[in-house]
Amino acid sequence: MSTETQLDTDPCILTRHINESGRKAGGTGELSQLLNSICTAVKAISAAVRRAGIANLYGISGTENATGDQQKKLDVLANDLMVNLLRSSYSTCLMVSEENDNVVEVDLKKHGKYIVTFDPLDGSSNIDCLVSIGTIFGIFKKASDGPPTAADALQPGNNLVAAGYALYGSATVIVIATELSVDMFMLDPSIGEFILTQKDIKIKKKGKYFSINEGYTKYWDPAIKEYVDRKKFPQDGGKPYNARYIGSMVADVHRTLVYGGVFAYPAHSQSPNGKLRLLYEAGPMAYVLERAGGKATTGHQRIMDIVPENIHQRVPVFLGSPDDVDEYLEIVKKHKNYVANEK
Ligand code: AMP
Ligand code: P6P
Repeated sequence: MSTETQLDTDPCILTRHINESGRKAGGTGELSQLLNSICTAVKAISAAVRRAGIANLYGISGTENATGDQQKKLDVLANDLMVNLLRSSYSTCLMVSEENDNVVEVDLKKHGKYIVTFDPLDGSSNIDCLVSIGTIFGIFKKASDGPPTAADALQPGNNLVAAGYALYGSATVIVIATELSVDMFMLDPSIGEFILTQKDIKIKKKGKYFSINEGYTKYWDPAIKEYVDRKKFPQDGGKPYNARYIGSMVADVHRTLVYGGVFAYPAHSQSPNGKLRLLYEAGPMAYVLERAGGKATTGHQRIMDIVPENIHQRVPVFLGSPDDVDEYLEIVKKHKNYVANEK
């Protein structure tokens, strides 16, 4: 086999894939235009992330975001890139960003039919130590008549038209899920294009990894405690699961999608609703996982069924391979019965 790098003279670049999918779906091109704008923003964010150490972009910006997190300089830069490139896509009429207290409005003359929710740079507390970080997005259609308001963004994941994420890791990867498929693209910096590397991704039915922050063990409820114990001390005496936790949702979810297993950020006594936000973290990731044959639950309901009460609502998250998620749900049901019988 030749060892030289083969140069593909007919590469499936992302723009081509998006346009072909749009044609296949019978679209007018507006969603394709929106997806291509998101990809352009991701390329710009990727370039900034990779130059951050040199361009003095590490460190905090001195401001806080909607949920009180210290904003990093890269958080603000990534958010500005997403907002500006989406505004100029003429395909969105409202945005929800982790970095903005309120919804981000779009000038009437630039209105399109979609609402985009996003976390422009998730995991940013890991930036300065070079741990992988990411961008997460979800796309809804505006359902109501009249001018867009925050209420138009309060839609359940079942209404998502598309969702995905970018991972700024050893390579820059973008995963896009639509009604058609879940597809993965890698950025080739030498040509500045995303190249299709995996089509129609499906998650393993059952994995060998569990991903959870065990630092919170003392705060966990009995069901999650029992689940983690079972992974460490399998009841059938078999090999324990491997523990993996990066502390950057996009990296932990991407590994779960690619290798199988589960990622969990459950509710606990210090965070009764968990930490992850429904509209621009849990919901879009739930959509990707379900389109790839996985499951995503709070432990008590499907994440995609939840109608948000506010744009920054937090929900507990337990997602991944279907058989692994089902095992957790069985344990939750057992503990619910315990509690019911104790009353
Ligand atoms: P549009 O007319 O471009 O707003 O698209 C109308 C509908 O067609 C969208 O809401 C999607 O359900 C589907 N669609 C359009 N473009 C694409 C695409 N690139 N990939 C997958 N589905 C698409
Ligand atoms: P903890 C990053 O700050 C983040 O929002 C997610 O990317 C990640 O999954 C989670 O928080 C990690 O939180 O409490 O385990 O440090």
